[in-house]
Amino acid sequence: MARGKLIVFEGLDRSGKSTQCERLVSYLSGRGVPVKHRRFPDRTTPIGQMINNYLQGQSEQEDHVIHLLFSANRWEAVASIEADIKAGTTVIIDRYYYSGCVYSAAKNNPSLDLAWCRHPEEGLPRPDLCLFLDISAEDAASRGGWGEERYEKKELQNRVRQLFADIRATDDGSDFVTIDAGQSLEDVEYAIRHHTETCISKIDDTSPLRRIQPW
Ligand code: Z5A
Ligand code: MG
Repeated sequence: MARGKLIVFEGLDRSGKSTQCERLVSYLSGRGVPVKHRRFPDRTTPIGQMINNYLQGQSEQEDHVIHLLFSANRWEAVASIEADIKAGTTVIIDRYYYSGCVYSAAKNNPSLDLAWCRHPEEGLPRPDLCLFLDISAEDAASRGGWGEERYEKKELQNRVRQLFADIRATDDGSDFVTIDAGQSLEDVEYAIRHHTETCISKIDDTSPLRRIQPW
């Protein structure tokens, strides 16, 4: 049996990740592809609830501590993700370790640079494909403005966009396809389907699920 694929959505806030993630999941299910939808942070677990309280400004956390909680929230899902993929289910995730790295590094805390932030993510399952929905902070903000959560500020979003570009310039970038998220919903969806189908067809039964390697 062919293994499932690991496909991740990334991008700035309001880039359309959750909308497109849901559309891709229903498209693939409609074509008979076994598929599971996940998101990070997963706010349903005890660690996820701590993250939720922090994002909503109901609690404070030291910068390194919240960074490690986001990472732990991924690690607690690894066994389940791996079991699904082994059983032939494709897992589609709304945000992954790239968000983990860039939002923490965007805080400009000198002891929390991109390389430090990436260390706890080493060994996680490596995506077969990262669909990066690219949009400027200005265009994203015009989609109803930022909400009330902690990172929803234009200066931070600009730094996040630059840090995503820095990650794409490393070996991790070979997993990315960049899609212009400023297009219509339908055009973005069409590009996503195209890249997903290419990814699914190019991974054969013998390609193992990789792990995130040290830089
Ligand atoms: N974070 C972190 O720090 N560390 C980590 O490890 C992880 C995350 C995993 C919460 O994430 C915060 O956690 C986030 C990063 C940080 N911080 N910030 N800021 P979240 O994923 O829970 O955030 P969210 O609440 O789901 O929002 P979002 O992801 O920012 O939005 P989105 O999913 O990209 O967009 P959307 O909800 O699909 O669409 C937004 C609106 O735009 C909506 O009205 C759509 O109808 C509209 N839209 C979408 N596409 C289009 C197009 N093409 N044209 C016009 N309008 C569109
Ligand atoms: Mg979302």
